[in-house]
Amino acid sequence: MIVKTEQDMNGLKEIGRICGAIRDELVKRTVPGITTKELDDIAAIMFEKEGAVSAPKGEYDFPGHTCISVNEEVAHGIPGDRVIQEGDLVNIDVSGSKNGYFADTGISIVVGDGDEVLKNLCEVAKLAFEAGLKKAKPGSKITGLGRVVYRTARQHGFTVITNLTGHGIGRTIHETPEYVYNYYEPSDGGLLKEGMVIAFEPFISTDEEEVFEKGDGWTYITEQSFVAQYEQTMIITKNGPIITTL
Ligand code: M3C
Ligand code: CO
Ligand code: CO
Repeated sequence: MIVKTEQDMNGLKEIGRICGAIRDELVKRTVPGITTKELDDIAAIMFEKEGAVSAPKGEYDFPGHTCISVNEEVAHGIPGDRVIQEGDLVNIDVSGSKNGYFADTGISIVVGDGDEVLKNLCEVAKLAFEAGLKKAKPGSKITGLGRVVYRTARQHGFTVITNLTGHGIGRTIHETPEYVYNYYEPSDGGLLKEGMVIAFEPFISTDEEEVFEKGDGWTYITEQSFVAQYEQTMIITKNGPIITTL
């Protein structure tokens, strides 16, 4: 969507705050011994208390309130009886709506005392996001964000997932612009506009560049790579992007 009114701005900020708070709470509670379903239950209670609705559930009938992906899982992991272990790479992706406005945010973390490569992978996902953030100006090419995501990944000895992308957001979870690539895509001539709302989400990979669906209808996995994501929802303005999900 394109933000036009004060009401748009406030509605986006409100659901952004809620999704950001749920993400942070789930990160805090991601400790060895907890199951991904127990984490998702915390999110369900928080959504309810805030008068907000989970986007995966509300828009796609996803079997969970949040997407929680562990180790070989990259995205759209279904919360269940999987028990979190020390050293696990965990992605928590929280998206939701309130009063017709949407937000989407995600982060990958390593539980407790984990592998240095995995910790670095998570840091590089955030660095790639920050590099893209600097390119997020009205009039700039949308794929300019992807260019610096890819560059950041390669500089650190990693690569990107090419078939998972960011997206427009606002009045629903996935809307136009359909793709915010994580590499330079020459066929994408789209430009960022004043007031445009996007979810920008670098996926940084140790090796493989494509994910595939596991067979449960939802979960994206790789053959044998590890992948970290970092996602925030932002409003493009001439004074710099406003991140709604901080
Ligand atoms: N928030 C998710 C979508 C959840 S709906 C099942 C997203 O937009 O960040 C991702 N898209 C692709 C992978 S993760
Ligand atoms: Co997301
Ligand atoms: Co998203």
